[in-house]
Amino acid sequence: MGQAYSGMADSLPVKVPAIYSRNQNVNHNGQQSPIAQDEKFAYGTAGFRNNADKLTFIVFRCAYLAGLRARQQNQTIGLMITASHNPACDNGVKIVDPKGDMLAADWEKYATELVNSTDDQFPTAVRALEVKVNKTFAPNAKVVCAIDTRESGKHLMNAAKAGVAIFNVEFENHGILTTPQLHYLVKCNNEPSFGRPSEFGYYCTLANAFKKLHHLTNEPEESNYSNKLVLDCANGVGFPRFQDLLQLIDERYLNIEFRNENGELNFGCGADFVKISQVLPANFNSNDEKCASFDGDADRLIYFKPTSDNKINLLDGDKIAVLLATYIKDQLKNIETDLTFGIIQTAYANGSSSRYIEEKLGVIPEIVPTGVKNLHHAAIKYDIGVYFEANGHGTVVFSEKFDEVIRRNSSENLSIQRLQLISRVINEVVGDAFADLLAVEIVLRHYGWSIEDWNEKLYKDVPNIQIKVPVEDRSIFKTTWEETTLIEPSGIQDLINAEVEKYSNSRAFIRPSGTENIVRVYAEADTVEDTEKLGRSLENIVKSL
Ligand code: 16G
Ligand code: ZN
Repeated sequence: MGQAYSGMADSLPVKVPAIYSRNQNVNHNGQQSPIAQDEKFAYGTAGFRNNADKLTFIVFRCAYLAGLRARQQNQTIGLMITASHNPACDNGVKIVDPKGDMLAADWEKYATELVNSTDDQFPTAVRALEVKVNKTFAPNAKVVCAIDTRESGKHLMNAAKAGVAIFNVEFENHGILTTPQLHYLVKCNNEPSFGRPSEFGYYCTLANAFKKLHHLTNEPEESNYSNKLVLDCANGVGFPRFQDLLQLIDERYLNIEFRNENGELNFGCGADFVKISQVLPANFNSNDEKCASFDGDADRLIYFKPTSDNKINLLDGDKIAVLLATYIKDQLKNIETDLTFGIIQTAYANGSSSRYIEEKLGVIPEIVPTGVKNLHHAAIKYDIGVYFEANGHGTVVFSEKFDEVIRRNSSENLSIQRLQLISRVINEVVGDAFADLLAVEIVLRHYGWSIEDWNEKLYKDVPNIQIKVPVEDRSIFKTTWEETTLIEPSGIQDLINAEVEKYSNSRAFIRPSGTENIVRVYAEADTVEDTEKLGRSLENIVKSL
């Protein structure tokens, strides 16, 4: 155990090594990359994200804050260094709270304030926070940190270590992990009953539940299911870590062919690329059967089936949500319970999926703003809460009542046993591409479905398009809560409405990105041509501003 800080806050000098100051901000190539004292940053939906050169001082300061949060909670806090699906030259940092969830909102504010202080203000800002937290004895305080495969990762890990050291909080370097693995480690450190707090413990939990459920799954006699999957790893952490997991799940269960293993991260491949461009990723061709993509830090998963014209049929987060929800609902039919069941989506959910959920599954989907945190919060109100963003980030969460009624039930009822196991295969802490992949494969096998069956038997996506429009200042765009109507700049929503009215069964909206300096256009219509036209007309509206 490292030594937890136990002195008086204001008796310690706050010393910042020069390389981690705004003034020097030395990057991973050892070059100074000074940051203007007044340049502002914001803790957004995914923490701080930027060109890696700007991140040294940000990670240092965030790490200090993570240490302080760990002391305040007297628990383990996580620090994940990744820029997910963004280009290799970027990086990012976000703080993971004790239950493995996203940082509390008031602490996001502290993070923004601390990062935005000048070098001169920083020690005082630190002291002010120390006094606010006023915790001098925290023997369980610890920060666990991991990086993705980016070149800048190791350097930023050192910055993190130095930041946590300001007040001598214990620090653990977990090297290269997926984002969901780090969330899992945080949760297990604080709740040992949840699982062993190690990378190996994570693999065992997933693999054991998957293999047990595999044995309790009766594949129909006439089955189109195949356990072969071609996997696009986005040239990221998904490749080495999923290989580790497969050490425990042999080819009788899953037969994975890896692609995009260690080239340029997220370049022409990965879940975000495939979802947005709706074309084959690099190194795939029309002969490939069932395919899937991770994103750069493996918290998103999408499936796709190449078509003969080198395009794809996409099975995104909505299709995964409906597949898992269908399975869980089918199991619940065989059990007498009053467990509540909810499905959470965002405005990006394909209109067909929301209609299907309402009409066929008998559940009215709840629509919340973009960002995992919003979906997660809405989902935990239910005993079983399925949440997925269309981009492939999602999971299922289970309540204490579910624990009591299902997980701690020793019945021989097959449906109860399956629910027990599927709830262990799924990583309920956070959306996890590995866990979601295992869950999807089990369910496809259960129904005896090929990827085409899955694509066709539930619902058919309406054509849709997403366009990124670069803007000078995205903060001028303000939307309503559920993000489908633009409030500012005023008058623009009327122009959008006029365009939408031109096409039948159409829907479109624009919203500022929370992670990049762009505005996102989303459009749906009856035909591909109309969708494209509608999307481009909204793009032009934004460009003309
Ligand atoms: C981040 C969010 C994701 C969201 C995306 C939106 C987390 C872990 N990830 O990747 O949920 O869909 O940002 O990006 O919160 P945007 O605001 O640029 O559209
Ligand atoms: Zn990601």
